[in-house]
Amino acid sequence: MDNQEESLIFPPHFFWGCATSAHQIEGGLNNDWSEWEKSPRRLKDLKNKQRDPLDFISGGAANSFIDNNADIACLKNLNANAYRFSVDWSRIEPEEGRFDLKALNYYKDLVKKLRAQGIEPFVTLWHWPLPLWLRDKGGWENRQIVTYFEKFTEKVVTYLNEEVNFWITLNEPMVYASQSYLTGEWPPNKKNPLALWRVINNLVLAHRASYQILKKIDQNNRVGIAKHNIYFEAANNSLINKVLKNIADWWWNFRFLNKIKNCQDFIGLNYYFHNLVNYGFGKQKIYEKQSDLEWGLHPEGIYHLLKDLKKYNKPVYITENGLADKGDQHRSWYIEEILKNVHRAIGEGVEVKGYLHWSLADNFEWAEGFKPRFGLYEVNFQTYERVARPSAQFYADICKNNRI
Ligand code: IFM
Repeated sequence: MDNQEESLIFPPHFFWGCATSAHQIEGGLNNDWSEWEKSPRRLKDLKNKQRDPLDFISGGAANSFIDNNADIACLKNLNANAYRFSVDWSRIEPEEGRFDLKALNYYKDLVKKLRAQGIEPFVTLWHWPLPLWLRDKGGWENRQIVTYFEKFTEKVVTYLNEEVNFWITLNEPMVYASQSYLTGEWPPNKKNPLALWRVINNLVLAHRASYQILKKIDQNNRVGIAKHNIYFEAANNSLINKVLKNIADWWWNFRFLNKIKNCQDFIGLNYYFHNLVNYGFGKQKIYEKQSDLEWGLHPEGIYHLLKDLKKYNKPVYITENGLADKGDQHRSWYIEEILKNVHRAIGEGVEVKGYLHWSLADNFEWAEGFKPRFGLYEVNFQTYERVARPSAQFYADICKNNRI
């Protein structure tokens, strides 16, 4: 880092920043997730696992709805010039067709505050939770959700359009669909391949409808999704492993992107996982380092994924990448190694235009609750004070200098 000769410079106007989502940081939400967190079924499950339910109820989350200035101050300290956050559908449309102006104004105000600090907002329209009324209509299984999402998009975009250029319609649709409709781990806890299929189709249709509205309102809007891709690597040259890898790539990494190919201006890449394919998936533990969630850290994977995205011929923003690391043992190393690999992909012609670290500050990690600490900033969940971890300074230097 000190040696200027060896440092790697990123392209001009590169976006550096962080990503968050409403349910994980705002607090005070009333949606299908917050209900599920307190449901008898969930509480019983936690009790069986001898876990404290309070660690798994989002409640006040990181208090960002009450005080988003704390987050903006952190972004400033990081020298960030971009911030990805999501709006919460249940806050904006608590009842079917009734849009809450206070909620819309909250997001408008947030966007204005970011702009005033020279921070480009990347707004995610849907990052998983649903309003209760929509859940009661069958959520993503019901084809009507496409129209509801279209109307929701129209409202939000009309409200925020003046100050927002970058829109992410959906966060990690394949992750959501699989966890909620195949493994049954997330609400609505279904294990039904047919429902999974229907949900994925509806997500595709919802994205396309939302894209059209965004473009109709303003042709200059830049629209994409945040796509969770996994680096599947065949352990050897065996035909079976190669075939399995190709199937996994097709199903998990490309199918959704192919379906929305003509309705996206950029690709948002979320990268967390490597998966070694060896007559099955994810069997071998080969990682030097792992996160607190025991996710193997494999920075090189992002290079391969970026190269794979080249075929779409669109700019790529890394809309998420990070790790749970309470003690901050690996975060700086991981960021640096990831960025070396991003730089390598850029050098080989992939048009990467930004990197948004997950996450700005500790937050509510869905079914894993508050224990995993993804933040560059540590959050005290009693006082909501934010304290920079050492990696925050490391990242701030990168953001400032546009180089590693
Ligand atoms: O916290 C999540 C985020 O909501 C979606 N992408 C992965 C992150 C870490 O698990």
